[in-house]
Amino acid sequence: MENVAPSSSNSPSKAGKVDDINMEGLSLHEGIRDWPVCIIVLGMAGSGKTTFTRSLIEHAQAQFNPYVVNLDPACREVPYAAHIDIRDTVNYKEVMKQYQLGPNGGIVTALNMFTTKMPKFTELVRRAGERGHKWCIIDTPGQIEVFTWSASGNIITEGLATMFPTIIVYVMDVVRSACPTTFMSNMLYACSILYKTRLPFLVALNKIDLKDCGFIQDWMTDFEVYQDALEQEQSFVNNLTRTMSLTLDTFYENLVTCGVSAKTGVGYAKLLQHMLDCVAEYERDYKPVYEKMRLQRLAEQLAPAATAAHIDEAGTAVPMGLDLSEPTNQDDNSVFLMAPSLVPQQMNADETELELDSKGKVEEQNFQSFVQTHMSAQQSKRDKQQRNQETKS
Ligand SMILES: Nc1nc2c(ncn2[C@@H]2O[C@H](COP(=O)(O)OP(=O)(O)OP(=O)(O)O)[C@@H](O)[C@H]2O)c(=O)[nH]1
Ligand SMILES: [Mg+2]
Repeated sequence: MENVAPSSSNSPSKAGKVDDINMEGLSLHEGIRDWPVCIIVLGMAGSGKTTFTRSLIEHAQAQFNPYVVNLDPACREVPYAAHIDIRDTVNYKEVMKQYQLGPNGGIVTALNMFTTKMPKFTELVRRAGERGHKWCIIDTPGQIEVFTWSASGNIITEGLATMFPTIIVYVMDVVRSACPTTFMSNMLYACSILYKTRLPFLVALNKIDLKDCGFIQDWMTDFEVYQDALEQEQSFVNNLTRTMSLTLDTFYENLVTCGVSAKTGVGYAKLLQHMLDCVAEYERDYKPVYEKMRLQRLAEQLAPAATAAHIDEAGTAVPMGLDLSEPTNQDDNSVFLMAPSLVPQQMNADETELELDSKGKVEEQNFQSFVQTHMSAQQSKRDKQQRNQETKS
């Protein structure tokens, strides 16, 4: 295809790497583009993200001609032809060796290094859109927290969402979630990602060829059914789980789920429909927010001197590059292991106080409105139950 090279993987291109791309027209001056729609595939280790990605490519090929990105630096091989493969840009084993890191540290650092190429990455995605790729599917590392809680995961997600319509598909293993407490952990993860990423969110209940996903949908819609399942399980975390499930009630109400089998392809027609709904949701509800963020970024870009002063406070620039053994050029080959949003702002004491005060107020208001919504949801549930009982008697 084009600018990205194959590695040990079966990438379709022979031409180069993310690093080889010449920057052309990608700029924050333009508004959010219509294409490609970026689909970030997340999920716990072994939930089936990579198999899901392969199957999604097959089902979307004719209509959306997906552009495919593998962001898992530690996988041995991927069962699809990736247009961009992080393994072509960063050698994860070499990173571990050079920085004396364990596997997880190696993955985080590899992702950080890839993130330093973010402008080139987004430029490739933009060009893919111009060539008729309507979707860009992004497979992520096995250790979900590496992507969801690292600065680089944040930068990639926000970076994409400020330039292209972006949605999250959370892959959940139905078989492993048959245990109510595991289900709850999975849901807490999903919930935290939903609130953290602020993007349209779809849960793909995967592996339905092995187990029907109806029980999960029942647990999410009927609190008592979940409580009954929990009763069967002898576990000391039951009380906590029970309380958590009450809290997650509001989250379930707006959560879209769809049963699929990444292995057999069952459920994908419905899944594609849900994904299109998510794209419409991005356009309607999220785009204005990201548009605002884009303008903010643009303003920051136009004030380079001020930013440089802030970067000084963020720590030391770590020299990084493609070939770790080569001496690197500090100017274009360095990365700060801190998200731009975390770089401390220089403010005088009054401004800081004001800022904290208004932040505190917003958080308090958010919390109050969360409690209100939760309480009214609970109340309407109780009313409904009472009405049902009255009808029965
Ligand atoms: N039966 C069945 N097995 C599946 C399905 N999806 C994935 N698997 C199997 O689940 C295992 C893990 O699948 P992967 O696609 O590697 O999962 P992953 O989330 O990418 O794994 P990591 O990247 O290591 O976190 C493999 O053995 C797959 O064959 C499915 O729908 N049905
Ligand atoms: Mg995988």
